[in-house]
Amino acid sequence: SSLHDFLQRLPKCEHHLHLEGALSTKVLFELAERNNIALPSDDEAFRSPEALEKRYQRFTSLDDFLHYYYIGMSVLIHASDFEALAWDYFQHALSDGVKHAELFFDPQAHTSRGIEYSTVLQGFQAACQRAEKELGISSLLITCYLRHLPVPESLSAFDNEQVQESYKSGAVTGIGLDSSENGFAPKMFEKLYAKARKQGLRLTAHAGEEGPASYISDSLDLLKVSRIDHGIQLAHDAELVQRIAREKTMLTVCPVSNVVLKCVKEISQVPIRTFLDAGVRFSINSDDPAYFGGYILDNYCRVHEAFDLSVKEWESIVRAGIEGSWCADGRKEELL
Ligand code: ES4
Ligand code: ZN
Repeated sequence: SSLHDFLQRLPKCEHHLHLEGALSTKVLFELAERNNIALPSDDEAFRSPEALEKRYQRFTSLDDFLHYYYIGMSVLIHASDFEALAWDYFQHALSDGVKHAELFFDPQAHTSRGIEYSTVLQGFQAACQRAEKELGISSLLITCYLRHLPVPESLSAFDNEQVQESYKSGAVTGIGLDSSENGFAPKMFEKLYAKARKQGLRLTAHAGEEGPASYISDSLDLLKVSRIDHGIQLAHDAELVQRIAREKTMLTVCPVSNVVLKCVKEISQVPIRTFLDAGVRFSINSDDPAYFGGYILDNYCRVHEAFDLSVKEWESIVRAGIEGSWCADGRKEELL
């Protein structure tokens, strides 16, 4: 329809995409075979790509998803595996009308399996450079730290020589915080964020996905992040809604993810209307598209179906996304 075309053509920025979450079941099985990685034999979901796809349709929570997510990425071994994964994402990004992408990855999930950080980064960077040249899509990389692991491990991962080199060279722009949320409060990561801030890195954190609104305010106050990933629980705290609107903090909202992981019952319960009415800035993103069954344009379409937004509202959402991006001002002007 013309509306689908309109949404497709909007110059979209993606700010919340886990590269490991772009691993399709097809590629997962191919790489498992090629790299000789044994998949769990005691879980029927791993009998075939089709069976696994079906299992993905009945996640019960964030942690239920994360269980499959960490097994899935165990098939990624060589730089070429990481490059192919990111390249596959960029193909979808191109057809969905993405112009600029800020991409998360989880260094600790690879180094803990004996994969060097430089291998991961090399593969992702190769895909990003090719996407810029061949597809005209600009991108940035963001290292996320895993909140379910002991805090000292995040600090030593941050201090890793290869990781530090990637920050200093500008290969990686910022840090995020992801994985299981409840019980892993922002406060635990104050020291990590203070170090990153001192180095001039951009800062974001997952907060208020499953966890309470206080994790959002604590991420702002204690970690001093400039944006919030998810943030949907914000809607339960009217005062915090006003603050986020006033301070122009951008939320990177992932509507399909929120439904699939049972954070909300349906798309209409994602507080899009609350955010629009209060002047809260947000972008719409795909999170882990291969696991949740939808890339960014699916998220835009589902939001449109649920909220029947006007052309003006869509244009203001897209503009906020460009303005909230971490790319150079010159790139933002090209996109506006
Ligand atoms: C994630 Cl949806 C989500 N939440 C928290 N951590 C994550 N890592 C990958 N996807
Ligand atoms: Zn996420």
